[in-house]
Amino acid sequence: MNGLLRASLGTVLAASVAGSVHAADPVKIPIHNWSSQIVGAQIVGKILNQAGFETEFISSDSQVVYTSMCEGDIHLVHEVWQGAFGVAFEKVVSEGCVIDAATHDAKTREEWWYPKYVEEQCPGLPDWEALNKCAEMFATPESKPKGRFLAGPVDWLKNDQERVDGLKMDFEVVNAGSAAALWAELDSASRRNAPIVLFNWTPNFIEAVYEGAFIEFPEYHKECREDPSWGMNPDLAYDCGNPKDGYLKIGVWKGFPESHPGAYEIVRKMNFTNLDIAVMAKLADIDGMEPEDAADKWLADNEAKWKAWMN
Ligand code: TMO
Repeated sequence: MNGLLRASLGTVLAASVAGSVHAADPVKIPIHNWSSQIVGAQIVGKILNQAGFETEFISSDSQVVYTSMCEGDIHLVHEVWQGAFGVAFEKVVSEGCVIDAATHDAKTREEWWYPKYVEEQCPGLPDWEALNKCAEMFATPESKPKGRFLAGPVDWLKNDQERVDGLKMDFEVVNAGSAAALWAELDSASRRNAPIVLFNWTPNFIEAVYEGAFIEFPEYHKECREDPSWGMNPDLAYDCGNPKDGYLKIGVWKGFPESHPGAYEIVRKMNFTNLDIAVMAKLADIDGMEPEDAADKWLADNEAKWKAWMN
């Protein structure tokens, strides 16, 4: 064995010994396309950095990420919203390749939503049948004579069309290209007092800026999504709304507790409240901060909270 080879073998051995203390592989964290998640990913990353772990951020489709996590290409998803991702998440958990690692205190809702002034234009809101009677009022040139429901980017929720079909609504689902496009349309409609119904969620920064309400659909039941015979339409599933008290969870790859035991212990203790998530969104969307700066601000303001997760 020549000296050079021996030296490099030594380096590899040193690295793997160190790896048993602080895993050599970076913790792989996805970046999605809404603000609280983007800021929160930096927060999670910075906490793990403080504990000695390297991190790598990977832009990921928020549905496909569950397959990636199942395969170990992503290590953790720290904002699993029940409404949008519950079906994809619970599938990989039941397959055994993803661990349901923690449930945040935050309660979530993701649903069709309108700004308050629309109640004067369409009597009976927030009831979904009242909305449907006013469908034409929400028409755009592309949806006419049906109303337009402005949905989020396609990777958030795949079920708006199923909802419209299941409840036989006179609406056309039009997906926005980004969260920014949703807020731009809301802003423009609000300035003109124009009818609009769009996808929104809570906790979010929107509630600090606009008054509004979620549409009340038939109440969510798990069976509604799985069993066509359940609900008012005997032939189709999804004839109900999204959960009103939805969970926000953290999922990790099944190999993560072994590959990064110290990081796993920290991640299991992480726990964001509604206010935490809303503040993360606000720092980005109202204060205009860059994700890393927003993360530094949240960490500085919440030191006792996250330091307790590291013990
Ligand atoms: C997943 N989201 C919070 C955008 O609904």
